[in-house]
Amino acid sequence: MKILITGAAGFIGSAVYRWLLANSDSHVVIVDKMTYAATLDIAAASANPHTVVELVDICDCAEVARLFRQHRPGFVMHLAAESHVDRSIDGPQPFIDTNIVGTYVLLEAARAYWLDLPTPAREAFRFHHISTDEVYGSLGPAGAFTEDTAYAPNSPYAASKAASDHLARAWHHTFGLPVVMSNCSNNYGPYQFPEKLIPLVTLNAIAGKPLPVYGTGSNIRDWLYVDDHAAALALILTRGRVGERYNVGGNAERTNIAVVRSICRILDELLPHSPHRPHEKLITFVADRPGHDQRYAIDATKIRRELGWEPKESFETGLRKTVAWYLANKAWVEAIRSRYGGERIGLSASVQSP
Ligand code: NAD
Ligand code: TDX
Repeated sequence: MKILITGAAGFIGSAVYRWLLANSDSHVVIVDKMTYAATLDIAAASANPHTVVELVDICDCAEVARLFRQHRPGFVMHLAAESHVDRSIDGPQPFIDTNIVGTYVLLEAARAYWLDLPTPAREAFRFHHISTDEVYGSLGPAGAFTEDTAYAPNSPYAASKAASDHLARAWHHTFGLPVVMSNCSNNYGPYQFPEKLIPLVTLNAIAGKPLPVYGTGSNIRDWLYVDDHAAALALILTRGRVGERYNVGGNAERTNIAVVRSICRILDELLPHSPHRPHEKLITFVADRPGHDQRYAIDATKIRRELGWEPKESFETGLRKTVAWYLANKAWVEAIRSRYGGERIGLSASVQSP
């Protein structure tokens, strides 16, 4: 099958790409504009006979239409996005552009292409819109997000993803485009850009730098190893019911401070001669994120029941693998850290004109 994947040079998209190459005979069209967050080795991907790389901005209507005409995909997996909450606080504009306008452009191009397909191909076509649990807002101490939870996005990032979800839903409801959707909890694993909590803390701890914990560290996230997400996405794409959404989560709720302490303990063990041991002494409580959501938790009953999906990694095994990966991949880390050194983002009070 031929799958057009937007955002395939990013953290989750590249994991999906690797998963498809390893577990299927798919041909993949990588569509990515290579923002700061893109970390896939494009030269290596271009050399793969199962892969075509298109360095295209999904907001570019003419180029996106050309992609469909030229490559004639059977499936679309839409992961391209601006994905960092803190950056959306400092500068919401690219979130509005890519997450909302870009999704609209892609949906319209997909619709035009799909309408012209011959019947069997039109019936088999799927547009998979990939989203986040942050669209549901923040939970109190009990309960979990289900597919019926009302939307209540709190950050500019979450609001832009909520808007894109509504567009994907409407393009199915109004135009009949065969859309499937998924909303996932926090991912972690290899190749994650070190603006997100787990890689940021891991790399700072290795370098003996402070480990910034926002507020009291009591906020809770529900963590999922990225390869488990990739496997879930492949299932939803091929076996999910059209017009349905699936929540994906690892049933691994942890407070941020517990996550940071776990990383410190793993590093104490893997780096017995580090001058920074015990790494916990690097923990530094810093000003809280504005509008910081207290707790996310996913009820993944639907995808387990309908599609038989189960995560393979526990948080403990996945975190150990992840920390070991960052230790073993120094060249990748150095290249990425030269682009972003880990300074605090998301406290900017300045207003940017649209
Ligand atoms: P990422 O920031 O690592 O990667 C995003 C990719 O999209 C990058 O390669 C970037 O170059 C590309 N991109 C951005 N703007 C583009 C544009 N205008 N045109 C073409 N390409 C563009 O993000 P991620 O963490 O891999 O997240 C992927 C998707 O999954 C996003 O839609 C995100 O909202 C969603 N998601 C992420 C998480 C998580 O924990 N990271 C959890 C749930 C859902
Ligand atoms: O330095 C930090 N210190 C800290 O305490 C950073 C970067 C984060 N945090 C906290 C904020 C959150 O409570 O850790 C938690 C996780 O933060 P992020 O890694 O920035 O992720 P989050 O804001 O939860 O959003 C993520 O999960 C849902 C992804 O970035 C989104 O793309 C996804 O949709």
